[in-house]
Amino acid sequence: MSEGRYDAIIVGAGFSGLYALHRLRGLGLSVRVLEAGGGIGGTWYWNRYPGARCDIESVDYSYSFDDELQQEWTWSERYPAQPELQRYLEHVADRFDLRRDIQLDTHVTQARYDEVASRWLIDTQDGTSFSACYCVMATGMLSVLKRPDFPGLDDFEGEWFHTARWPQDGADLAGKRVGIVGTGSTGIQAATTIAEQAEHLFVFQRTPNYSLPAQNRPLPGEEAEAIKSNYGERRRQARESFIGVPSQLAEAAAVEATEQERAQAFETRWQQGGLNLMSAFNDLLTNAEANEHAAEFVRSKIRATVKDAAVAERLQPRGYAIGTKRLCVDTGYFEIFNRDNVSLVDVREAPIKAITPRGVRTADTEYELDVLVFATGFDAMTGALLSIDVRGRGGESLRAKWAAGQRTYLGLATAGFPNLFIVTGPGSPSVLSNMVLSIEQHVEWIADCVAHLRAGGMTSIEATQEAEDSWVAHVAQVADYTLHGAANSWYNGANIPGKPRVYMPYIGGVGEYRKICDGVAARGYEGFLLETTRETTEAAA
Ligand code: FAD
Ligand code: N01
Repeated sequence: MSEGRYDAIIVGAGFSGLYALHRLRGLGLSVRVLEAGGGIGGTWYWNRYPGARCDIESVDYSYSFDDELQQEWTWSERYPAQPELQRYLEHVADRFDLRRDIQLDTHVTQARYDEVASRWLIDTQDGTSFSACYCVMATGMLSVLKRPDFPGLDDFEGEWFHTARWPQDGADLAGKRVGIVGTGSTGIQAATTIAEQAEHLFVFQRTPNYSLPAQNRPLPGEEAEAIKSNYGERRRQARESFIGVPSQLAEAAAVEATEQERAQAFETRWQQGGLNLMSAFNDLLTNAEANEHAAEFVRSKIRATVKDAAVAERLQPRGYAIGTKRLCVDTGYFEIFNRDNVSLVDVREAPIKAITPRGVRTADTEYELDVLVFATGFDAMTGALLSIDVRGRGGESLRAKWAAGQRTYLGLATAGFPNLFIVTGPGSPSVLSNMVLSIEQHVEWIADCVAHLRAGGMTSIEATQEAEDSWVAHVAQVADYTLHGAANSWYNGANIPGKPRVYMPYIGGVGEYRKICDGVAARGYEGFLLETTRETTEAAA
């Protein structure tokens, strides 16, 4: 069954796919968005678990491409919850009349490049096919979940949910014995809210996490107005920054500061809330001693919060540098362990052996539960791309090409796969940044590139092998310069058994990265092959 020919197919209708549709349609292209879910919104459509909210401030974690949009939308809180983020994306879809080109409940299974026609052929699970000059993978970096594979799960007599597939109409946890497995960003947010709903909550923790207080609060009208009156400048600062928010990285090094200066700087950033703590000094991610000062500061806060000293001890992260696993941001997480209806279960000490019909059996106890929540994370960054059978020149498989680790040029493209664009792909700042800002930067780069190709009558663009090799080496070199290189995290695939251990995001900072991408384009798409039907030109360095 063929559904039609388009100039561009976009896979995914989250922040990336929606904006890509708007930009490419604005170039006069015929575009179709294919989305597996039953609604738009991506992350914010799927992740409806109790307590889900963003941890980049709403005024920054939002589109900047249209001034009217950013002036007319008013956020209720500093860090809004999932329903508000979802409403925002619905509003964007309506405001820019996006829905007519989005096809929901459409799961892409294969994408093949036809070299003769210079077109992508795209197949879906229901047997329909599409073809397009350009294929934009807006499939998300955290969209393929890590399924729980505990023995006995099928026999569990209660209900169980993965947080990233939370029922659309919610789950009633009142009066129930609930167990949650996982204490990453999701588990920490969910546990904090579930503690208020459940009769009893068991938190199954394998690795304690560093978590910082959001200091969330309503966003008063006058504060929102003040931000809007100077929005352009705020966005400019964010674009030039390291992680894509206007906060400034301090110029001082923690190792050169006195104990008192360090304590004061950490306390100030702690009170500011969110991820600010890591900007208190300029060496926290590059110097182990400096990092330990920040880590110990957070541990001291946990000790001061949790009344039971033995529980506080188990909650304190040790053995890895703060910030090298994704930092968590919470609203009263450590406080829940002072409640009578919350128990911490250390599954590093006594691992989960099986799920039984009645609950969870660890090495030393069986916990009886009515509901089990898995906050076990994602096959991050490569999971969604590799769940599609992508075939480039000569039928080359992306899965085979990336078997030993992902390889991209700028995180935007990969050699051998012409006219395939990846939004916030591995090799770009992506998950290390305010992702909406990084998404806008990528989508705008892609749209400008497509406009350039069409203006020049060129049929395809493809990263060269040399450019890709040198970018892959650069991404690894920058990671090795930081403490990230040595850590185990989903950033380097350590959470998925058998996944190659390669550090995936680019940690050079969004400001520097933007300059690199802009330079590549300004030099005629340096490192790419641009092809017309008659000739092939390699963009000169
Ligand atoms: P997604 O929102 O993941 O959308 C991808 C879409 O592609 C999905 O709808 C998916 O169904 C679809 N798709 C995938 N494969 C296929 C296929 N084969 N066929 C058809 N459709 C497919 N980032 C931040 O910067 N700040 C935050 O505070 C923040 N909070 C987060 C909270 C949670 C709970 C999670 C999980 C992530 C968070 N992130 C945050 C990261 C977040 O993923 C991004 O900010 C952003 O929403 C990603 O948008 P996207 O469109 O690129 O991907
Ligand atoms: O997933 P994770 P997440 N037995 O991989 C545990 C974004 N996000 O969904 O560390 C026992 O971080 C695992 O334990 P361990 C953000 O980028 C943002 O929480 O492997 N435990 C870990 O504790 C984030 O980083 C927000 O020992 C098992 C947890 O499950 C990313 O999404 C909110 C286990 C998984 O943590 C992913 O976060 C939510 C097992 N077999 C998400 N398997 C914001 O607020 C796994 N675990 C911005």
